[in-house]
Amino acid sequence: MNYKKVKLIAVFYLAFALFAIQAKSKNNSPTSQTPQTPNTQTPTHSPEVPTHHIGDLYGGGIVFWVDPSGQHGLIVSMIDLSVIKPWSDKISDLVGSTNDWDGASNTNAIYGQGEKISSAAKLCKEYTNLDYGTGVFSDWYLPSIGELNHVWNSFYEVQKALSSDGNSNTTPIERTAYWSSTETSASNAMFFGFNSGSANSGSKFGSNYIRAVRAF
Ligand SMILES: [Ca+2]
Repeated sequence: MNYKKVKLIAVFYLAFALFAIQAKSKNNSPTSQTPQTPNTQTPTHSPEVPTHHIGDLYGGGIVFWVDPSGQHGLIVSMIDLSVIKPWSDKISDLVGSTNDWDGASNTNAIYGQGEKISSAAKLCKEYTNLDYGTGVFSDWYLPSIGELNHVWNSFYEVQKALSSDGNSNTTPIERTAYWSSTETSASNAMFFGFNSGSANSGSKFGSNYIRAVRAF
């Protein structure tokens, strides 16, 4: 064996040894990881939950208030249920419907008076809306004074929605007084003046406009 051949073999062994050491250190490296199987699962998304906005045509009327979640709120009817109606034909009793915000419980209290022949609350309670394209509902009630105040706060959106829905049978709120279900005494109840943007108290025998609301 000549010197050149010996050198070649030595170089070869040396290269092999270096390669073996390098391969071993790579396998032991703490950063080496078992290849991950690609995640083929479809990412799970929570189902899309619709949110509602003031002015939306929804639930048989117009949304005039929504809670922070956008899932719940209040709807005002597309029409006036009456343009000339007393709060009640019986004014000798204090019904106890004095809640400023809960028109539904006020309405139930008034409706629960067996002797009543006629009342604004009864008119709303027994109302079923026509189908205006967003469903038919029969859970309407006479709004509390606080709820009517919310209608006033959303006056722009409500009036715009009612007058630009392409239906001449659905009418904007008139600039006049509307009865609330909030009672102030045996003989008086609250109404909201959409001509002045203010709440007032008046005789239950007085005739005012009536528009119903419902909650979702
Ligand atoms: Ca209309």
